[in-house]
Amino acid sequence: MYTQGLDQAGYDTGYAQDDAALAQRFQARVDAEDKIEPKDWMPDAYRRTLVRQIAQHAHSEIVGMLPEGNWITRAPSLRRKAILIAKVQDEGGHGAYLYSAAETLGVARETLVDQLLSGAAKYSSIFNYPTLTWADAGAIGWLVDGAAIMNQIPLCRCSYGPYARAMVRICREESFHQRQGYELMLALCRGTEAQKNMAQGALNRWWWPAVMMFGPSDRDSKHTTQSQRWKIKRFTNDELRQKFVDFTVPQAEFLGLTIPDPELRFDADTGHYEHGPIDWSEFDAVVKGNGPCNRERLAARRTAHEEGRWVREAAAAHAAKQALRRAAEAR
Ligand code: FAQ
Repeated sequence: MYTQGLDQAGYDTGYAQDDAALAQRFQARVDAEDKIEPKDWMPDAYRRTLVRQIAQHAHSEIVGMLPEGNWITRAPSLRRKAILIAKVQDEGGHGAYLYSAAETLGVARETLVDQLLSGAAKYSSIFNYPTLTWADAGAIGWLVDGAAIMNQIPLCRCSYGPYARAMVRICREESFHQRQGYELMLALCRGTEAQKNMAQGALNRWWWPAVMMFGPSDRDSKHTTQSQRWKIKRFTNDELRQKFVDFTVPQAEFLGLTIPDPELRFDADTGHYEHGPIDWSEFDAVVKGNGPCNRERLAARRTAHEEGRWVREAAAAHAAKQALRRAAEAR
């Protein structure tokens, strides 16, 4: 729907068509915290960066439905099942908003979906890990949504208007997701010895992948400097990772669980928790498609896409019929 507005040249014609002057004016608007809107002039690289990031984010939400979706049929009570269904549905909705936000930049949703299904597009490394026990549903809410919120709250102030506005609602829902995950972990930790062990097992499996979710270290991040200049990113990957660790360690202590990092320690001078080394070779392998579930995740998305083909065709046929009818009535 948003692309309907992009049939013009795609930029504001109120000033001289000189690239340097346009770029300068664009940066001044960004620096002044103005929101950039779809029809405003923007540098090509800014547009490309946003399409890349928003599309990867959308794909992550869609693929992110799979690990927890695996537990909907096996949730231990009706209440837990209702919560989990709502959460997974929310994630589908987030994907839909984000594809719409990407479309405002002039790229078709079908193109983005094709890139995901062909394996050409990236999505978050975290969703390539398996959900082996019910506690993994809790760990995902607590840690993965917890990390997602840490990264996404600053995106509500992103310089690109449609992305920033989509993030406001998404963050509200992510906050509910995080709380239900923590509450699930709390119930397990206050339960039997076996339930508490299950919670500890899930924390052991999900801790490091959640820490890696923030992306490569600042030293290796290729996009951060430019994205910060454009106020797409407000914090670096390592800054957000540190906030997440500082926030989450006391929560683990409250649960009575142990973070699987023997080098983790609180530094009273800095007021931060210092964590041990991150295994970046594991991150690289997962991002390159060789994580524990990469192939399974893409296969599931391809099957879902094929099985939904008849719905897309029926909706398109219905829309065409309605358009013909409206045209006939207008004559
Ligand atoms: N996995 O230079 P940087 C969620 C790539 S949503 C895979 O630092 P940038 C909700 C990066 O794309 C989770 N690839 O890049 C939920 C780039 O590749 P490229 C997703 C990664 O963009 C919860 C290259 O490495 N959230 O969880 C990862 O400045 C529960 C170099 O990296 C978002 O997408 C990774 N973890 O910073 C759903 C938030 N990290 O394109 C279901 C929006 C980096 O050059 C259940 N995105 N890469 O080939 C962002 O904030 C940023 O894009 C970062 C990466 C911070 C992810």
